[in-house]
Amino acid sequence: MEKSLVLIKPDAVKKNLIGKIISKYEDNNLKVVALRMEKITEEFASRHYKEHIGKDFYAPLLKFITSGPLCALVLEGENAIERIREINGSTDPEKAKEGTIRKSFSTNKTENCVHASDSLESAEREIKLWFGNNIK
Ligand code: FUP
Repeated sequence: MEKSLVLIKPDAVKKNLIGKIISKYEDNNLKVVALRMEKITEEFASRHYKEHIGKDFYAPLLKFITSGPLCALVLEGENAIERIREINGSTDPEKAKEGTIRKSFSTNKTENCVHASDSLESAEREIKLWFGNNIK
């Protein structure tokens, strides 16, 4: 069983999509094993997005991700990391496939509703960042 860190970002929370998005994962046999909701600080956001520091979209990304409450979840399931990224769809909603969360609900490359870990290493790092050592 694999675990992944998922964020339901502030745009999706504002649009009352928390339930619809979690249902998509649960309907695909992914289990919610941890969940919290909060408005994060810029300092915390910079730790989550550290690999993007210096990129042209970094400042707007930080402004957006700290703009309102978000939900952080740990999802567990077989091949969870890859399957969640398929359910989420491409970063750019214009390129995302029909039926994906980003195709259905996101506005643009920044306001794109969800985040999911992209590798085992990033899942481990992100789960520890958001939930400490409580989740094994
Ligand atoms: P993804 O793994 O699909 O979330 O996408 P990336 O890791 O490439 O990007 C991380 C986040 O940076 C995206 F969710 C949104 C933001 N981003 C932009 O705002 N503009 C871009 O051109 C690319 C990414």
